[in-house]
Amino acid sequence: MSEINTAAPAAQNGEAKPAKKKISLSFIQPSGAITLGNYLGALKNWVAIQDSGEFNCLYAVADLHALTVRQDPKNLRQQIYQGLAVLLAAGIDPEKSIVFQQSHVHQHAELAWILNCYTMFGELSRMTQFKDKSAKYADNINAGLFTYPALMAADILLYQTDYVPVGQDQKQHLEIARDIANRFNGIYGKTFTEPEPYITKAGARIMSLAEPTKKMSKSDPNKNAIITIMDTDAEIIKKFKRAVTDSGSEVRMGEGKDGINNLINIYSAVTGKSVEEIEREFEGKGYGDFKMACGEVVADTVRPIREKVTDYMNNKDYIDEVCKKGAFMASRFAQRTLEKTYKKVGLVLPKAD
Ligand code: ATP
Ligand code: LTN
Repeated sequence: MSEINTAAPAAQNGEAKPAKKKISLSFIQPSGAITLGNYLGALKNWVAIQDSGEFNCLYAVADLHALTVRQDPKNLRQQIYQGLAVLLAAGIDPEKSIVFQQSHVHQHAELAWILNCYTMFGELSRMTQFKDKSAKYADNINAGLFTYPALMAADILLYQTDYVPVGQDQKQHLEIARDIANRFNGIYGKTFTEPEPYITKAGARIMSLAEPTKKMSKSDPNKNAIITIMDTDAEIIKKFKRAVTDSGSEVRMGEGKDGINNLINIYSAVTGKSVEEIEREFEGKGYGDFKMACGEVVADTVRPIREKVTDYMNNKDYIDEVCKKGAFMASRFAQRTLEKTYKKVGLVLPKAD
């Protein structure tokens, strides 16, 4: 992918060629305001991977995926801009990473069609996200919701991606993307890199504040269950104060204590402190003090991001510019993989003029 990494150093004076950088790619759906779960499970790691300087990174807003659930067009437009604004505000730098909107690179939908023909009904039926979402949206179990993983596989395989930083809930989708790549490569010879999930322990699965056995999800209609990047300090503190916990009082991880386990996990992911350190810090203190402390550290983390999001939202021309440049760079690479795939399966490419 060195073609699209303008910053890649060239080998000079007979020096050995620098090793080709690995590719890191991940997308987020504009299906609601971005949550603390999205930030701790995904975005924070995207920034760390970018800043390590060791990868060529592509990060995008999966607007086509969001259509698998009915969206109000006006809200969707707003959420797409907000999603992009959050990426930039969280620290994704368009000078270092390729930032774009999925629908701007038409090759995603095109490769998805091909991959649909190499994805089995049985394996799609086993996807827990499909089962969860078809239970949640029983009046709209559409074909897109079912074949969602084939589009996601296309997103990943188009760029010969090595690593996909995601939360724990996306592990199964990564496995099916690998299976599709492996199946295709087995039939036609090496065409796609088999991607690996990159899931960090801290923040991999942030749970709902109202029902701590369920994951925190941006499409949750109960706004007290989720912290969003757009929540004010007062809202964040209030939501933590109300967070569901068990009847105990000791700030200690334990079996069946889902609520307090989740709060300790959040506190740990935000502060970088270990569980043992946190248990020691709050020894002799009750749940009330701990909830307050959680609210404060989260508010401190969210505030600077929220403020930057507001600035970016007042400058949509800049966001448009970033996406235009990002889509241009992404599509050059995507086209190569798409053409390679078309040729492998026997399609005849249009003749050049
Ligand atoms: P939706 O509610 O529309 O399903 P979502 O909140 O699950 O959305 P996605 O856009 O599907 O969010 O996910 C974006 C990224 O955030 C993915 O990498 C996903 O694994 C991660 N993620 C989502 N929710 C959590 C969570 N509760 N904890 C940790 N990571 C999460
Ligand atoms: N399914 C993902 C969003 C997504 C994605 C991707 C993640 C769409 N395409 C490619 C990683 C790589 C989700 O978070 N629900």
